[in-house]
Amino acid sequence: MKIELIPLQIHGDERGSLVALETEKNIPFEIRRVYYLFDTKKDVIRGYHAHKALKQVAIAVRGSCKFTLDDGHERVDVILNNPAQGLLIESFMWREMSEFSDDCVLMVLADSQYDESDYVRDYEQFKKMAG
Ligand code: T46
Repeated sequence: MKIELIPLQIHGDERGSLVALETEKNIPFEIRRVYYLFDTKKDVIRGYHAHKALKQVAIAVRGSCKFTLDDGHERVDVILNNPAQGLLIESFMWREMSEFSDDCVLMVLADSQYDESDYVRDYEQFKKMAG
């Protein structure tokens, strides 16, 4: 399975660092929604679903966490711990997020608004749909 990590340019100077996220420039879709996860409790695993159509980019803007991506054939773990790196999550990828550091802020950019009907929450159904 191909994992795409998008390098995000840091504009840094003596004052600190800044990263800009722009539709079609470094984010490969039109950004329609942004949300972020924080204060995630130790030993919690989030996700456990896939999306039928949604594409997203996840960035650990602070701290670290583990993303497990599963295309129905293979599972790959990716550690996100760099605010200058975005993980592209294509549609039809099962995802689980775990091992959140206490300070983790995980920001996610999405190509559409929240829609519960886009979620596949049953792993067996996901495997069937993924072929
Ligand atoms: C994903 C991973 C990476 C909303 O009301 N609006 C939203 O935009 C989102 C994302 C969630 N919610 C509500 C729905 C639930 O009542 O927030 C609550 C927690 O959502 P959920 O249990 O889906 O959270 P995660 O961390 O399991 O999954 C989230 C995203 O939902 C999902 O699309 O890919 O983060």
